[in-house]
Amino acid sequence: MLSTHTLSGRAAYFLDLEEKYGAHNYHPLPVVLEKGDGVFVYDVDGKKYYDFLSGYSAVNQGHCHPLILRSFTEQAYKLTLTSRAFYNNLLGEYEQYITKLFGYDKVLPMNTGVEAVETAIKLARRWGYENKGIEENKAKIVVCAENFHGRTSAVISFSTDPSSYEKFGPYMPGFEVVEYNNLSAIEKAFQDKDVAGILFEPIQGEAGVVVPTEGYLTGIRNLCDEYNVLMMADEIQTGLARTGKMLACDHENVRPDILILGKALSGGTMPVSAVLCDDAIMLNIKPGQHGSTYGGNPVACAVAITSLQVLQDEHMVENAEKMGLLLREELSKLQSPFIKTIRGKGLLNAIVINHHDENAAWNLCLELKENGLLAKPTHGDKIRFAPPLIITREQILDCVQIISQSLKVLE
Ligand code: IF1
Repeated sequence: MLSTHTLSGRAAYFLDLEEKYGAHNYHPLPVVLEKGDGVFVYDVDGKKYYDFLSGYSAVNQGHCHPLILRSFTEQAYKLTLTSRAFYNNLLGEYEQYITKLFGYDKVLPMNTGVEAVETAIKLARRWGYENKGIEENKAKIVVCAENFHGRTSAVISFSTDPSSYEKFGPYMPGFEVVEYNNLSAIEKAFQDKDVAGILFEPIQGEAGVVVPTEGYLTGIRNLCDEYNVLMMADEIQTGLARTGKMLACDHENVRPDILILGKALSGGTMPVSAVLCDDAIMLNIKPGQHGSTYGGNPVACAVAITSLQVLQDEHMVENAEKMGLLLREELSKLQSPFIKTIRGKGLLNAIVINHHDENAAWNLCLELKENGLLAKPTHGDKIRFAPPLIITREQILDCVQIISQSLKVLE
Protein backbone atom coordinates (compact mmCIF):
# COMPACT_ATOMS: atom_id res chain seq x y z
CA MET A 1 0.00 0.00 0.00
CA LEU A 2 1.20 3.48 -0.81
CA SER A 3 0.86 6.39 1.54
CA THR A 4 -1.11 9.42 0.48
CA HIS A 5 1.60 12.05 0.37
CA THR A 6 -0.02 15.37 0.18
CA LEU A 7 1.78 18.42 -1.07
CA SER A 8 0.31 21.78 -0.09
CA GLY A 9 -0.17 24.49 -2.69
CA ARG A 10 2.60 26.46 -1.04
CA ALA A 11 5.04 23.55 -1.20
CA ALA A 12 4.02 22.78 -4.78
CA TYR A 13 4.80 26.37 -5.77
CA PHE A 14 8.44 26.14 -4.61
CA LEU A 15 8.86 22.65 -6.01
CA ASP A 16 7.58 23.78 -9.41
CA LEU A 17 9.95 26.74 -9.45
CA GLU A 18 12.94 24.44 -8.96
CA GLU A 19 11.60 22.07 -11.56
CA LYS A 20 11.10 24.85 -14.09
CA TYR A 21 14.20 27.01 -13.58
CA GLY A 22 16.76 24.72 -12.01
CA ALA A 23 18.95 22.08 -13.61
CA HIS A 24 17.55 18.61 -13.16
CA ASN A 25 20.65 17.12 -11.55
CA TYR A 26 18.77 16.01 -8.41
CA HIS A 27 15.67 14.06 -7.54
CA PRO A 28 14.73 15.36 -4.08
CA LEU A 29 12.12 13.98 -1.74
CA PRO A 30 8.98 16.12 -2.17
CA VAL A 31 9.40 18.27 0.92
CA VAL A 32 10.19 22.01 0.93
CA LEU A 33 12.10 23.17 4.00
CA GLU A 34 12.35 26.68 5.34
CA LYS A 35 13.69 26.41 8.88
CA GLY A 36 16.13 24.32 10.89
CA ASP A 37 16.73 24.04 14.62
CA GLY A 38 18.98 21.38 16.14
CA VAL A 39 17.86 17.92 15.04
CA PHE A 40 14.70 19.33 13.46
CA VAL A 41 13.76 20.96 10.18
CA TYR A 42 10.42 22.57 9.31
CA ASP A 43 8.67 22.70 5.97
CA VAL A 44 6.93 25.71 4.42
CA ASP A 45 3.66 24.60 6.02
CA GLY A 46 5.22 24.51 9.47
CA LYS A 47 5.42 20.73 9.72
CA LYS A 48 8.32 19.51 11.87
CA TYR A 49 10.66 16.67 10.95
CA TYR A 50 13.65 14.87 12.41
CA ASP A 51 16.52 15.35 9.97
CA PHE A 52 18.15 11.94 9.43
CA LEU A 53 20.42 13.16 6.66
CA SER A 54 22.08 16.18 8.31
CA GLY A 55 23.03 17.64 4.95
CA TYR A 56 25.05 14.49 4.21
CA SER A 57 26.91 14.99 7.51
CA ALA A 58 27.54 18.72 7.08
CA VAL A 59 25.18 19.51 9.94
CA ASN A 60 26.78 17.32 12.62
CA GLN A 61 26.44 20.13 15.19
CA GLY A 62 22.70 20.49 14.51
CA HIS A 63 20.88 23.05 12.38
CA CYS A 64 21.55 26.71 13.06
CA HIS A 65 23.78 26.09 16.05
CA PRO A 66 23.61 29.38 17.99
CA LEU A 67 27.35 29.65 18.66
CA ILE A 68 28.28 28.87 15.06
CA LEU A 69 25.73 31.41 13.85
CA ARG A 70 27.11 34.00 16.23
CA SER A 71 30.63 33.55 14.89
CA PHE A 72 29.26 33.63 11.37
CA THR A 73 27.25 36.82 11.72
CA GLU A 74 29.67 38.71 13.95
CA GLN A 75 32.51 38.09 11.52
CA ALA A 76 30.29 38.83 8.52
CA TYR A 77 29.68 42.34 9.87
CA LYS A 78 33.43 42.94 10.24
CA LEU A 79 35.16 41.46 7.22
CA THR A 80 34.10 38.71 4.85
CA LEU A 81 36.81 38.37 2.25
CA THR A 82 40.32 39.64 1.72
CA SER A 83 41.46 37.05 -0.83
CA ARG A 84 44.87 35.57 -0.17
CA ALA A 85 46.55 38.56 -1.78
CA PHE A 86 46.57 40.02 1.76
CA TYR A 87 46.80 38.62 5.26
CA ASN A 88 43.79 38.58 7.55
CA ASN A 89 43.60 38.45 11.32
CA LEU A 90 41.69 35.16 11.53
CA LEU A 91 43.45 32.82 9.13
CA GLY A 92 46.58 32.30 11.20
CA GLU A 93 44.62 31.64 14.37
CA TYR A 94 42.41 29.17 12.56
CA GLU A 95 45.44 27.45 11.05
CA GLN A 96 47.03 27.17 14.47
CA TYR A 97 43.80 25.87 15.99
CA ILE A 98 43.11 23.16 13.44
CA THR A 99 46.69 21.93 13.07
CA LYS A 100 47.10 21.64 16.86
CA LEU A 101 43.75 19.86 17.14
CA PHE A 102 44.58 17.22 14.55
CA GLY A 103 48.34 17.09 15.03
CA TYR A 104 49.73 18.21 11.67
CA ASP A 105 52.34 20.84 10.77
CA LYS A 106 50.23 22.70 8.24
CA VAL A 107 46.77 23.18 6.76
CA LEU A 108 45.67 24.35 3.32
CA PRO A 109 42.17 25.85 3.37
CA MET A 110 39.71 25.34 0.51
CA ASN A 111 35.92 25.52 0.19
CA THR A 112 34.05 22.49 -1.12
CA GLY A 113 35.00 18.94 -0.30
CA VAL A 114 36.00 18.06 -3.83
CA GLU A 115 38.41 21.01 -3.94
CA ALA A 116 40.14 19.60 -0.90
CA VAL A 117 40.34 16.21 -2.61
CA GLU A 118 41.84 17.88 -5.70
CA THR A 119 44.32 19.65 -3.44
CA ALA A 120 45.31 16.37 -1.81
CA ILE A 121 45.88 14.78 -5.21
CA LYS A 122 48.09 17.68 -6.28
CA LEU A 123 50.05 17.49 -3.03
CA ALA A 124 50.59 13.75 -3.44
CA ARG A 125 51.73 14.09 -7.04
CA ARG A 126 54.06 16.95 -6.19
CA TRP A 127 55.51 14.93 -3.30
CA GLY A 128 55.93 12.02 -5.68
CA TYR A 129 58.10 14.14 -7.98
CA GLU A 130 59.96 16.14 -5.34
CA ASN A 131 60.46 13.52 -2.63
CA LYS A 132 59.90 10.04 -4.03
CA GLY A 133 61.73 10.62 -7.28
CA ILE A 134 58.90 9.66 -9.63
CA GLU A 135 59.54 10.79 -13.20
CA GLU A 136 57.41 13.82 -14.12
CA ASN A 137 53.84 13.09 -15.26
CA LYS A 138 54.15 9.44 -14.22
CA ALA A 139 52.70 9.63 -10.70
CA LYS A 140 49.79 7.35 -9.87
CA ILE A 141 47.17 7.54 -7.17
CA VAL A 142 45.52 4.34 -5.98
CA VAL A 143 41.78 4.66 -5.29
CA CYS A 144 39.02 2.24 -4.28
CA ALA A 145 36.12 0.85 -6.26
CA GLU A 146 32.72 2.34 -5.35
CA ASN A 147 34.47 5.49 -4.13
CA PHE A 148 32.83 8.88 -3.81
CA HIS A 149 35.14 11.90 -3.61
CA GLY A 150 33.14 14.56 -5.44
CA ARG A 151 32.11 15.75 -8.87
CA THR A 152 34.95 17.54 -10.68
CA SER A 153 36.28 16.20 -13.96
CA ALA A 154 39.46 14.89 -12.32
CA VAL A 155 37.64 13.19 -9.47
CA ILE A 156 34.95 11.55 -11.61
CA SER A 157 37.78 10.21 -13.78
CA PHE A 158 38.34 7.55 -11.12
CA SER A 159 34.72 6.96 -10.16
CA THR A 160 33.39 3.46 -10.80
CA ASP A 161 29.77 4.64 -10.80
CA PRO A 162 28.58 5.18 -14.40
CA SER A 163 26.03 7.80 -13.31
CA SER A 164 28.96 9.88 -12.04
CA TYR A 165 31.33 9.51 -15.00
CA GLU A 166 29.46 8.41 -18.11
CA LYS A 167 29.66 10.80 -21.07
CA PHE A 168 31.75 13.28 -19.10
CA GLY A 169 35.04 12.09 -20.62
CA PRO A 170 37.80 12.28 -21.67
CA TYR A 171 39.08 11.23 -18.27
CA MET A 172 42.23 12.18 -16.41
CA PRO A 173 44.83 9.39 -16.38
CA GLY A 174 46.99 8.37 -13.43
CA PHE A 175 44.51 6.59 -11.18
CA GLU A 176 44.53 2.90 -10.33
CA VAL A 177 41.30 1.39 -8.96
CA VAL A 178 41.50 -1.45 -6.43
CA GLU A 179 38.77 -3.35 -4.62
CA TYR A 180 37.68 -1.73 -1.32
CA ASN A 181 38.44 -3.56 1.91
CA ASN A 182 41.10 -5.70 0.22
CA LEU A 183 44.64 -5.15 1.48
CA SER A 184 46.32 -7.56 -0.91
CA ALA A 185 44.85 -5.61 -3.84
CA ILE A 186 46.54 -2.51 -2.43
CA GLU A 187 49.84 -4.31 -1.94
CA LYS A 188 49.71 -5.52 -5.53
CA ALA A 189 49.08 -1.97 -6.79
CA PHE A 190 51.94 -0.65 -4.62
CA GLN A 191 54.45 -2.82 -6.53
CA ASP A 192 54.39 -0.02 -9.08
CA LYS A 193 57.13 2.46 -8.07
CA ASP A 194 55.16 5.33 -9.58
CA VAL A 195 52.45 5.17 -6.94
CA ALA A 196 52.55 8.40 -4.92
CA GLY A 197 49.46 8.00 -2.77
CA ILE A 198 46.35 6.06 -1.90
CA LEU A 199 43.08 7.96 -1.56
CA PHE A 200 40.28 6.26 0.37
CA GLU A 201 37.21 6.75 2.56
CA PRO A 202 37.55 5.11 6.02
CA ILE A 203 33.86 4.20 5.61
CA GLN A 204 32.36 4.46 2.12
CA GLY A 205 29.40 6.83 2.37
CA GLU A 206 27.81 6.99 -1.04
CA ALA A 207 28.37 3.27 -1.57
CA GLY A 208 25.81 2.80 1.24
CA VAL A 209 27.82 3.18 4.45
CA VAL A 210 30.23 0.32 3.80
CA VAL A 211 32.31 -0.31 6.92
CA PRO A 212 35.59 -2.13 6.17
CA THR A 213 36.88 -5.01 8.27
CA GLU A 214 38.71 -3.97 11.42
CA GLY A 215 42.39 -3.79 10.62
CA TYR A 216 41.89 -2.35 7.14
CA LEU A 217 43.03 1.15 8.12
CA THR A 218 46.02 -0.22 10.04
CA GLY A 219 46.80 -2.39 7.04
CA ILE A 220 46.79 0.61 4.70
CA ARG A 221 49.04 2.51 7.11
CA ASN A 222 51.55 -0.36 7.23
CA LEU A 223 51.58 -0.81 3.46
CA CYS A 224 52.06 2.94 2.95
CA ASP A 225 55.06 2.85 5.31
CA GLU A 226 56.52 -0.22 3.65
CA TYR A 227 56.20 1.07 0.08
CA ASN A 228 56.71 4.81 0.74
CA VAL A 229 53.24 5.81 -0.42
CA LEU A 230 51.16 8.64 1.05
CA MET A 231 48.07 7.60 2.99
CA MET A 232 45.31 10.09 2.05
CA ALA A 233 42.14 9.80 4.12
CA ASP A 234 38.99 11.45 2.79
CA GLU A 235 37.26 12.18 6.10
CA ILE A 236 34.92 14.74 4.56
CA GLN A 237 31.93 12.65 5.54
CA THR A 238 33.34 10.32 8.21
CA GLY A 239 35.31 12.93 10.14
CA LEU A 240 34.36 15.46 12.80
CA ALA A 241 32.69 13.10 15.30
CA ARG A 242 30.23 11.51 12.86
CA THR A 243 31.34 7.92 13.48
CA GLY A 244 31.84 8.20 17.24
CA LYS A 245 35.47 9.33 17.04
CA MET A 246 36.82 12.73 16.01
CA LEU A 247 38.14 10.99 12.88
CA ALA A 248 37.12 7.57 11.60
CA CYS A 249 40.85 6.75 11.40
CA ASP A 250 40.94 7.16 15.20
CA HIS A 251 39.00 3.90 15.51
CA GLU A 252 42.29 2.18 14.67
CA ASN A 253 44.57 4.90 16.03
CA VAL A 254 45.93 5.44 12.58
CA ARG A 255 47.35 8.76 11.37
CA PRO A 256 47.02 9.44 7.64
CA ASP A 257 49.76 11.45 5.90
CA ILE A 258 47.14 13.66 4.28
CA LEU A 259 43.87 14.35 6.06
CA ILE A 260 40.96 15.78 4.07
CA LEU A 261 38.09 17.51 5.90
CA GLY A 262 34.97 19.37 4.76
CA LYS A 263 31.24 19.38 5.35
CA ALA A 264 30.80 19.75 9.16
CA LEU A 265 33.86 21.99 9.36
CA SER A 266 31.32 24.80 9.02
CA GLY A 267 28.37 23.11 10.75
CA GLY A 268 26.35 23.43 7.55
CA THR A 269 26.69 27.19 7.15
CA MET A 270 29.01 27.55 4.16
CA PRO A 271 31.51 25.51 2.12
CA VAL A 272 34.67 25.11 4.21
CA SER A 273 37.20 22.36 3.55
CA ALA A 274 40.79 21.72 4.57
CA VAL A 275 43.80 19.56 3.79
CA LEU A 276 46.21 18.80 6.61
CA CYS A 277 49.69 17.31 6.35
CA ASP A 278 53.25 17.84 7.52
CA ASP A 279 55.85 20.23 6.10
CA ALA A 280 57.65 17.62 4.00
CA ILE A 281 54.50 17.29 1.90
CA MET A 282 52.87 20.71 2.19
CA LEU A 283 55.87 22.92 1.56
CA ASN A 284 56.42 21.46 -1.90
CA ILE A 285 53.68 23.82 -3.04
CA LYS A 286 55.07 27.32 -3.41
CA PRO A 287 53.37 30.73 -3.78
CA GLY A 288 51.25 30.92 -6.91
CA GLN A 289 51.09 27.18 -7.46
CA HIS A 290 47.68 26.49 -5.86
CA GLY A 291 44.87 28.40 -4.18
CA SER A 292 41.32 29.68 -4.23
CA THR A 293 39.57 33.05 -3.93
CA TYR A 294 37.43 32.11 -0.96
CA GLY A 295 39.69 29.55 0.71
CA GLY A 296 40.65 30.74 4.19
CA ASN A 297 38.28 33.71 4.17
CA PRO A 298 37.67 35.33 7.55
CA VAL A 299 34.07 34.15 7.90
CA ALA A 300 35.09 30.57 7.08
CA CYS A 301 37.90 30.75 9.65
CA ALA A 302 35.63 32.08 12.40
CA VAL A 303 32.94 29.53 11.62
CA ALA A 304 35.39 26.61 11.42
CA ILE A 305 36.99 27.34 14.80
CA THR A 306 33.57 27.47 16.46
CA SER A 307 32.31 24.40 14.60
CA LEU A 308 35.29 22.40 15.88
CA GLN A 309 34.97 23.87 19.36
CA VAL A 310 31.31 22.98 19.84
CA LEU A 311 31.95 19.41 18.70
CA GLN A 312 34.31 19.12 21.66
CA ASP A 313 32.47 21.25 24.21
CA GLU A 314 29.19 19.45 23.63
CA HIS A 315 30.80 15.99 23.67
CA MET A 316 29.48 15.05 20.25
CA VAL A 317 32.04 12.27 19.78
CA GLU A 318 30.74 10.45 22.84
CA ASN A 319 27.11 11.14 21.98
CA ALA A 320 27.51 9.89 18.41
CA GLU A 321 29.04 6.67 19.72
CA LYS A 322 26.31 6.10 22.33
CA MET A 323 23.33 7.12 20.22
CA GLY A 324 24.64 5.11 17.28
CA LEU A 325 24.77 1.95 19.40
CA LEU A 326 21.27 2.66 20.70
CA LEU A 327 19.89 3.31 17.21
CA ARG A 328 21.29 0.09 15.74
CA GLU A 329 20.19 -1.92 18.77
CA GLU A 330 16.63 -0.56 18.71
CA LEU A 331 16.38 -1.02 14.94
CA SER A 332 17.43 -4.65 15.20
CA LYS A 333 14.85 -5.20 17.97
CA LEU A 334 12.16 -4.32 15.43
CA GLN A 335 12.90 -7.66 13.76
CA SER A 336 11.43 -6.27 10.56
CA PRO A 337 11.33 -8.67 7.61
CA PHE A 338 11.85 -5.59 5.40
CA ILE A 339 15.24 -4.71 6.89
CA LYS A 340 17.93 -6.93 5.43
CA THR A 341 20.91 -5.23 7.06
CA ILE A 342 21.60 -2.57 9.68
CA ARG A 343 25.13 -1.23 9.56
CA GLY A 344 27.23 1.76 10.49
CA LYS A 345 29.46 3.35 13.07
CA GLY A 346 28.45 6.09 15.46
CA LEU A 347 25.71 8.07 13.76
CA LEU A 348 26.68 7.17 10.19
CA ASN A 349 24.27 4.33 9.54
CA ALA A 350 22.31 2.67 6.77
CA ILE A 351 19.67 0.02 6.47
CA VAL A 352 19.31 -2.18 3.43
CA ILE A 353 15.71 -2.84 2.46
CA ASN A 354 14.49 -6.32 1.69
CA HIS A 355 11.46 -6.11 -0.61
CA HIS A 356 10.27 -7.36 -4.00
CA ASP A 357 9.24 -3.83 -5.03
CA GLU A 358 12.29 -1.94 -6.29
CA ASN A 359 10.66 1.33 -5.15
CA ALA A 360 10.30 0.10 -1.57
CA ALA A 361 13.09 2.29 -0.12
CA TRP A 362 11.72 5.39 -1.82
CA ASN A 363 8.18 4.59 -0.67
CA LEU A 364 9.40 4.02 2.86
CA CYS A 365 11.13 7.42 2.80
CA LEU A 366 7.88 9.05 1.66
CA GLU A 367 6.07 7.37 4.55
CA LEU A 368 8.81 8.40 7.00
CA LYS A 369 8.35 11.95 5.76
CA GLU A 370 4.59 11.75 6.38
CA ASN A 371 5.38 10.57 9.90
CA GLY A 372 7.90 13.33 10.58
CA LEU A 373 11.33 11.93 9.72
CA LEU A 374 13.45 12.82 6.69
CA ALA A 375 15.83 10.28 5.15
CA LYS A 376 16.94 9.66 1.58
CA PRO A 377 17.44 6.38 -0.27
CA THR A 378 20.73 5.73 -2.05
CA HIS A 379 21.41 3.13 -4.74
CA GLY A 380 17.79 2.02 -4.71
CA ASP A 381 17.62 -0.22 -1.67
CA LYS A 382 19.64 1.56 1.02
CA ILE A 383 18.52 4.30 3.39
CA ARG A 384 20.98 6.40 5.31
CA PHE A 385 20.21 7.19 8.96
CA ALA A 386 22.55 9.99 10.02
CA PRO A 387 20.94 12.51 12.37
CA PRO A 388 22.79 15.48 13.87
CA LEU A 389 25.15 14.40 16.66
CA ILE A 390 23.24 16.29 19.35
CA ILE A 391 20.29 13.89 19.17
CA THR A 392 19.12 12.61 22.56
CA ARG A 393 18.16 9.16 23.79
CA GLU A 394 14.45 10.08 23.90
CA GLN A 395 14.62 11.42 20.38
CA ILE A 396 16.30 8.25 19.08
CA LEU A 397 13.57 6.13 20.68
CA ASP A 398 10.92 8.44 19.19
CA CYS A 399 12.57 8.07 15.75
CA VAL A 400 12.66 4.28 15.99
CA GLN A 401 8.91 4.41 16.75
CA ILE A 402 8.40 6.46 13.60
CA ILE A 403 10.49 4.01 11.58
CA SER A 404 8.62 1.03 13.04
CA GLN A 405 5.27 2.63 12.25
CA SER A 406 6.38 3.59 8.73
CA LEU A 407 7.64 0.10 7.85
CA LYS A 408 3.98 -0.99 7.80
CA VAL A 409 3.64 0.75 4.46
CA LEU A 410 5.71 -2.07 2.97
CA GLU A 411 3.30 -4.78 4.12
C1 IF1 B 1 26.06 15.51 -3.75
C2 IF1 B 1 27.00 11.20 -1.65
C3 IF1 B 1 27.32 11.79 0.62
C4 IF1 B 1 31.98 12.91 0.14
C5 IF1 B 1 33.30 12.46 0.31
C6 IF1 B 1 34.11 14.26 -0.98
C7 IF1 B 1 32.84 14.76 -1.18
C8 IF1 B 1 31.76 14.08 -0.62
C9 IF1 B 1 33.57 11.25 1.11
C10 IF1 B 1 32.66 16.00 -1.99
C11 IF1 B 1 30.41 14.56 -0.86
C12 IF1 B 1 28.09 14.49 -0.89
C13 IF1 B 1 27.95 15.24 -2.17
C14 IF1 B 1 26.46 15.29 -2.36
C15 IF1 B 1 25.95 14.00 -1.85
C16 IF1 B 1 26.91 13.63 -0.80
C17 IF1 B 1 27.09 12.21 -0.59
F1 IF1 B 1 25.85 10.55 -1.47
F2 IF1 B 1 27.02 11.63 -2.86
F3 IF1 B 1 28.00 10.36 -1.48
F4 IF1 B 1 27.47 12.59 1.58
F5 IF1 B 1 27.34 10.55 0.89
N1 IF1 B 1 34.31 13.14 -0.25
N2 IF1 B 1 29.36 13.93 -0.61
O1 IF1 B 1 30.95 12.23 0.68
O2 IF1 B 1 32.28 17.09 -1.19
O3 IF1 B 1 32.43 18.80 -2.97
O4 IF1 B 1 30.20 17.99 -2.27
O5 IF1 B 1 31.57 19.40 -0.73
O6 IF1 B 1 24.89 15.88 -3.90
O7 IF1 B 1 26.85 15.30 -4.69
P1 IF1 B 1 31.59 18.39 -1.84
